[in-house]
Amino acid sequence: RIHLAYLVDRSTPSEDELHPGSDVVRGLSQTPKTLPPRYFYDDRGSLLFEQITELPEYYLTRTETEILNTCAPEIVDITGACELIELGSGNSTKTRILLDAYRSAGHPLIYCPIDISAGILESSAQSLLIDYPDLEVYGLVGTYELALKKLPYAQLPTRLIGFIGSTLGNLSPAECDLFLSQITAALNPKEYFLLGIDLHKSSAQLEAAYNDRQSITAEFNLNMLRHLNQRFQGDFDLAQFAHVAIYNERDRQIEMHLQSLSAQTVHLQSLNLTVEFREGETILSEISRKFDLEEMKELLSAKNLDCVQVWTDPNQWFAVLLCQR
Ligand code: AVI
Repeated sequence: RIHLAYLVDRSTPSEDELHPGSDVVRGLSQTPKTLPPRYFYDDRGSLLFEQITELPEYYLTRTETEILNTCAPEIVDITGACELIELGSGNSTKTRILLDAYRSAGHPLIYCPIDISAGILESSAQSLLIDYPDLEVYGLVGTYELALKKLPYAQLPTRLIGFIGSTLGNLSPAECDLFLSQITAALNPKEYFLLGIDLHKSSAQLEAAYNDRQSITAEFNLNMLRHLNQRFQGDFDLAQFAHVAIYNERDRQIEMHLQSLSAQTVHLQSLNLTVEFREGETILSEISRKFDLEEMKELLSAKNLDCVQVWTDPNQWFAVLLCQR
């Protein structure tokens, strides 16, 4: 019962399909230098991210899981029988909390994970089927943007699009705005959107979460350079770069950088690219925005997504919002 649909927009191939690595060339040619966070997630990077979610300092995943454990039955009460569409299927621990709650209420289970990787979709669906033998899985392989345009019609009375894990925080304000418009466009009136967001808090706590004592986050950040070396025949010397993560209080975002420890020249052969670094120069590899709950509710309602219910943890570190179009 795993149905996979591959979404390829043949009429307008993406910039990446036409010119692989053009985003790397663009990011490394500008000042200050940047790299797109999607290059974190090769196989090793995905494993390192799983390890991050279990770190003592990285409260995000643990806190969101606790919130979902308490609010899942309420979500089910509000939505009733519904198709669960999940953006980014990753590790399914949090998905299982929702599936359990729908199952306990005796609702049929239809799950539509969306991911760019068919391998990840297939393996996470296989493992879910072991515990949920009645589950119907309709996986969509493609970008969120494409998948949101091609969501199958609901076979159940309503649909719930889930975007948990505070991945929204990794989008710039402009990207976030566009993404929320795409969510609204994908939903029919009265359908639901479930969003998990990390809330702003002290710099000390945030900086600890992105500078863990075991240096797994540093490994995760540096792994991006290893990935680029493999993918584009590069010669980044990982020993010549350091992980830096600081909280920018004004913009309420963690900024993760790779800092060059010396003046050096790096080549990415298959991109025909030579990059000069000054000693101390940085590449911005990720932002992780931390939200204000009231501002987020306003932004959502400006997108016609009305907050039906919000749940947070006792410390107000993280929030889960259920919205309705
Ligand atoms: C995936 N995303 C929500 C993580 C975050 O916290 O912004 C990625 C991450 N970067 C460093 N640690 C975790």
